[in-house]
Amino acid sequence: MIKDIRKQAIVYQIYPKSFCDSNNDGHGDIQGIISKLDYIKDLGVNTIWLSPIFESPNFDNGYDISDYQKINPEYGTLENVDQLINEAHKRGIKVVFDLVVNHSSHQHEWFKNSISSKSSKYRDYYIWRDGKEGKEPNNWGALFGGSAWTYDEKTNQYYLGLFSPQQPDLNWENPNLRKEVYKMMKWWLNRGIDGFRMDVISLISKPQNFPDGKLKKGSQYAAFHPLVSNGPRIHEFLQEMRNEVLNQFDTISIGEASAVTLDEARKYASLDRSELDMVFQFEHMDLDGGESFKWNDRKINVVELKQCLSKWQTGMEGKAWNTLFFSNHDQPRVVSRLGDEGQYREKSAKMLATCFYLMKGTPFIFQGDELSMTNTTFKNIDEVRDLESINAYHDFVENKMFTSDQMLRYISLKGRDNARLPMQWNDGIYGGFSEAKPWIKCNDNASVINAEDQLSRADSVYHYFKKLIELRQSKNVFIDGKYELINELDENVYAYLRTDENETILIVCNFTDQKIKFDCDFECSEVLIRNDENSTFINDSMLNPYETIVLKKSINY
Ligand code: TEU
Ligand code: CA
Repeated sequence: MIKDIRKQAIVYQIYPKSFCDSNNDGHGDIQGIISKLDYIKDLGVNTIWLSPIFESPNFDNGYDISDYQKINPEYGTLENVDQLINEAHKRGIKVVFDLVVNHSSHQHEWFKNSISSKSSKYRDYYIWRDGKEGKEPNNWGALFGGSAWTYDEKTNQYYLGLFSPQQPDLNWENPNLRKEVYKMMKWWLNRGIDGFRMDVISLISKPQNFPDGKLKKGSQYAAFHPLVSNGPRIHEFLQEMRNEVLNQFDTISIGEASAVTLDEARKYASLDRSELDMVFQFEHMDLDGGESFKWNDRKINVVELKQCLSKWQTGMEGKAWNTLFFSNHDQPRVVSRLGDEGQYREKSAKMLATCFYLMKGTPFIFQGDELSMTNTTFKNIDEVRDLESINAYHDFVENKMFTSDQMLRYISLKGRDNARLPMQWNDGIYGGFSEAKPWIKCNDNASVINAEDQLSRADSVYHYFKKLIELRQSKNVFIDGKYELINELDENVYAYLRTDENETILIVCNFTDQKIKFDCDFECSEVLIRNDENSTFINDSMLNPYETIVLKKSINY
């Protein structure tokens, strides 16, 4: 039987720029990662995914690549990468790289060539269109502000950049481009990496009529997502990639698929592995969004969260494979978003991990979540590094939609830089991340929340994560068992069952800072894990604030 890699994988996401700085220049680097492999291994994960470390002018922190086969010197060298692969493999850890091929950097040689003339061999590697009546070819807005089209005076055409003008979209209609991408992927796999996390892969096939979209409220631009996601040739392209590349190696492939529907996800991540192994869907991440995109102070409603995640759990059952994540380098910290940053920080972090990681799918841990790292407060826009937040700040403040104080508050609640603050290793200067001033500020709470402290305390979040991972890997029911939500409309408690032919497990999570009564018909034979030594739940159905408890059902013969 072929071992299904998806079922065993536990992935730890590293944001290299903020993980560990080995040479004290303020930027994280590959040697820094190597120095922490034992820490990662000890947590119990078996796969690491690195956000991009390739050559890049860094308009979007490496998600704008100017050479796919060169390493950004900030991170080190190709030799360092070989060493990283080697050291990781020695420890039984697989290495997954980020593949950013919906777009490149505008400084990629292909683009420089493409923009140079209409007859360039590389013209068609990108998406060029004539203007319409002296205006952009259509009304799509770029995700990071402005139009998605940029005018080039010399050749009198517009090119498409769905994210920003510094990230021109590659033209997947062109078979030569696709071949180049596959060649590059094989080059990395031959070098020893184990797979790819594919950036916005659901956007690579554009509808060739480039239709206008519905204008966003208060904007001259339309959102492109509904028109471009899961485009006409997407499944053809991914099947081609599967045959040409992924099947030639023992790989793991994870697609980032914003705006994916359940129907589409079943194709992308089908159990027959004809396309990708799994996809990130973002429905649960968008639950606190609104008309002004993410810029608001809405909290996620627990009933909506349950309904959303359960839809994906049951909808994928027997057909396709899920990912389990609630944070990454584009999201605020999960404990700040859904838990409690104050009194119950550690307890709520344990509860959230239990809730998400015991569902069906592959768990993804974002660096620092195992320490319950939190959001920060950005007091001034100068402290912000993220292109998205900076552009949004100026747009919304200039358009008088929000005051600058309001925008700073929203950026502190939802901005991507929250996840990108330096990893907190100890209570020393800059949280032990570096001895030099880091590229982005450190969280003030590094003296309290750090790995050294967490490792030293048996009751820490870190040690709880470790136990949780061990538990998950020790029972087939967590891997193959069915998921069933119970008490759907309870506004405080998220509880669900996992069941296989041998056993039934109940997972109960109190999402509030209150004592809550939670009645359910379940005769328990064993407590598998809990975050509260004083729990009385088994006797009186009472849950303490942010309590989580995982129970095995007794079997009556
Ligand atoms: O993100 C794609 C994406 O659409 C969202 O995650 C989006 O960037 C975010 O929600 C906006 O708040 C990927 C990468 O993860 C992200 O870091 C890059 O900026 C983006 O693609 C462009 O490459
Ligand atoms: Ca460095």
